[in-house]
Amino acid sequence: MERAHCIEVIYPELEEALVVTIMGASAQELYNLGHRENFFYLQHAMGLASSIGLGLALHLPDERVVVFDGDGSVLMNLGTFATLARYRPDNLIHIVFDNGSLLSTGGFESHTTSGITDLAAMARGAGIPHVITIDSTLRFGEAYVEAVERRELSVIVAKVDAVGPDDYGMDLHLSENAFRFARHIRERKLSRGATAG
Ligand SMILES: Cc1ncc(C[n+]2csc(CCOP(=O)(O)OP(=O)(O)O)c2C)c(N)n1
Repeated sequence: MERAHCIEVIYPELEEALVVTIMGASAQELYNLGHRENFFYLQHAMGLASSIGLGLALHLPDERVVVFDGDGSVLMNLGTFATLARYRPDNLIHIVFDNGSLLSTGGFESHTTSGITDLAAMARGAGIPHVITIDSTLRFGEAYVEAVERRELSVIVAKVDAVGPDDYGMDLHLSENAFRFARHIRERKLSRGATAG
């Protein structure tokens, strides 16, 4: 199963969400499908996409927040599962694309490669209410829809091949992306308020 195909399957659904990705291959594969103002690609700060996602989810309870993470990134911030479980936002879906590799920086093996470390078990042990491991694209799409419908904090561990995009290059600097993302959130809030009023 390839991550790019998984992202493609749920891409239409992502219009409804705020999406935060890690840097590198995940960001590029989402960007290649077509950037939207509700996508934020967290460059540099490895491990912290889920922390940003948590802050957004707690602060914006009317939004669905989706995080694209990687095994290497999660392993750099393992406390994130416990923190997510403690605050338990029901509007957060944390997707970990587990390719057993630090793919974006040369493809070094991570601790999940030979089955030593089970990230789903760690998420469960941390207290995440809904955790599922997926290894087919079809099941990935189903698992995403199920997580949306459950309306509870979910971690989806997607076992994907260690392959990424052919080329890297995004015409969107981190600062510009951050300003536009924040503006987009404000506009969504305003339009919701207008609708409610
Ligand atoms: C603190 C820190 N250390 C190292 C890096 C360099 N780096 C960028 S992406 C990456 C690999 C990320 O691996 P993973 O989360 O598994 O995602 P993948 O690249 O496999 O999609 C590394 C080591 C960084 N940006 N920040």
